[in-house]
Amino acid sequence: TNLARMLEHGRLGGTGKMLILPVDQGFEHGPARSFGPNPPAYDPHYHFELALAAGCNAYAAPLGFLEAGARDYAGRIPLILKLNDHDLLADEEDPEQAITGSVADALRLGACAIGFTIYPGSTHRNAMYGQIRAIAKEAKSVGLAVVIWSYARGSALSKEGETAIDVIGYAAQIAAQLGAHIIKVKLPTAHIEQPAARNVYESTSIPIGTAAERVRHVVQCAFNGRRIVIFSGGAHAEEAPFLDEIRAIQAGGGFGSIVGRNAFQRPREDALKLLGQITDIYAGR
Ligand code: FBP
Repeated sequence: TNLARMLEHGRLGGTGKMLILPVDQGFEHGPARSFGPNPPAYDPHYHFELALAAGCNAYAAPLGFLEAGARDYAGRIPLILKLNDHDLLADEEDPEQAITGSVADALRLGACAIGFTIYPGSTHRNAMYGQIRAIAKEAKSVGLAVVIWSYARGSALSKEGETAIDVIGYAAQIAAQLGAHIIKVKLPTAHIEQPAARNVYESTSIPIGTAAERVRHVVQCAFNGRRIVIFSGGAHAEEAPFLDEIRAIQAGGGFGSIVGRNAFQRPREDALKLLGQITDIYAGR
């Protein structure tokens, strides 16, 4: 029911596609870097308003941001409580996330889902898999959907290699096997040889010539479309190439996008225009 609430909400309601606004970047990247480009975004209420005005399916954030808007926005938009977070204040090759909320918090805030990041590729990955196993079991037992941010990174992968098609496909498969209803990955790029990582790529079996073909392969890796795969927006980009990426996701059978910085780092009216164009593409309008 909670998954359906998200799929039925907003401008994409009933299309089977999703657009989610995620705002955990204040924690993940730092407040000035995240909100400095558009200072009204320092205010947690700004993001509830933006997600509502844009007709997003859901708004995802850590505990503090959701609590700061709980009284004013209760029941107005499906919420995803991000249950773990990572900061950039330490320089580490193999990142891990801290648990920063609970299933009880998600219920208290009326959320539809819990969100959790895993870093396949980090030496800490097995601990994260164990954590999400326990948290997903508890979330499902009380009817909450499970959203996994599956970001391959760590000392075995190069920066460019984090988005290589074989790595993203593998990350999507791991999230699906961990029981995610919704899987969030980065948009895949071409295969990159990575001497430090084990070779998991069979070049003869994957058509990966275009962005849309790569998206199709990632969806295939997430149980052939039986799990919802959405793609992250990434760093602030020009409108035209960004919309080309959205068209590639649509053409490749992706289920939608989770767009943070490309939304809240733009002035509100520009963000609403861009988010409107995204929903038009996914709705086939
Ligand atoms: P963006 O659209 O801003 O990329 O947000 C998506 C997201 O997954 C956020 O939830 C998260 O903070 C960020 O990307 C992490 O990006 P990275 O770890 O690559 O810096």
